[in-house]
Amino acid sequence: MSGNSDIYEALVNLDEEKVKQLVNEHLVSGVAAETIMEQLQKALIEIGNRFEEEKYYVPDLLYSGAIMKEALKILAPKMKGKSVSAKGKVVMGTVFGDIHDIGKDLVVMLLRNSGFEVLDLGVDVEPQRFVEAIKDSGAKVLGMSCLLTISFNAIANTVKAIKEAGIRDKVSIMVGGAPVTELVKEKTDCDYYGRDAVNGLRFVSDVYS
Ligand code: B12
Repeated sequence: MSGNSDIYEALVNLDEEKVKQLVNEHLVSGVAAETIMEQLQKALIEIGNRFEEEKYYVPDLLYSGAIMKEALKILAPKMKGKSVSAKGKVVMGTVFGDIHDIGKDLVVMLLRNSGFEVLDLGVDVEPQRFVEAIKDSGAKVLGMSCLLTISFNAIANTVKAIKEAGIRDKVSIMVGGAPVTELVKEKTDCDYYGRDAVNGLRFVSDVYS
């Protein structure tokens, strides 16, 4: 096993101690936090595939999420955002019906590390809560995370609630998450689809530049 694909193997095998040990070792030997993240994300995709194939079950998914969060705690301080020209407020949350938060946390972490103030509403966020947070905070950007195809309508419902509240022109809306695509962005009338956290940071930086 070469490079840092051993981290991939360790996470796919749900070996928590090994993942933490390898993350620390790779950081010490100079591997970029972002490179380590890539391996961890690939491992989670493989875990998702095994879940679909019924080789892994919900407790395995849960445990993989917990291991990922431990790894993120180690990686977070090392992931500094680059080329940020201005600071501002962002409201973030995972859409209604969806409790996945690892990707959202990653976006939040990168934005905060880059100097943005992030109001993190957590998971399973109802449309009206997004609306109130945007109004109260005056944030110019809303970021929604969505990992379940059945929650796509929650993205659309949130944008609808924002329109009904009369604040659609005051907020730029970005959306992301593994099953989200440009098409989903268009159908739900969001402004931006962010493939990853770095893309999210780029969009927020542009809005506030
Ligand atoms: C870990 C996991 C869980 C954990 C979540 C733990 C946690 N605290 O988040 C638990 C066990 C709770 C879970 C539960 C379920 N899960 Co799940 N889970 C996963 C898994 C394996 C990894 C997700 C993950 O964290 N990836 C790593 C992060 C970093 O990636 P990410 O979220 O995509 O984020 C990146 C980008 O997308 C982007 N991004 C994300 N959000 C945003 C937002 C913005 C604004 C921007 C710019 C960018 C951005 O940035 C990140 C990278 O930089 C995926 C597999 C997969 N292929 O995604 C399945 C997966 C998402 N789960 C799935 C399912 C079905 C479920 C359950 C319904 C299972 C069940 N029967 O109970 C429940 C749903 C519960 C609910 N109501 O939400 C399916 C969804 C299928 C679908 N088409 O909808 C998947 C795809 C697995 C599969 N292949 O079947 N799950």
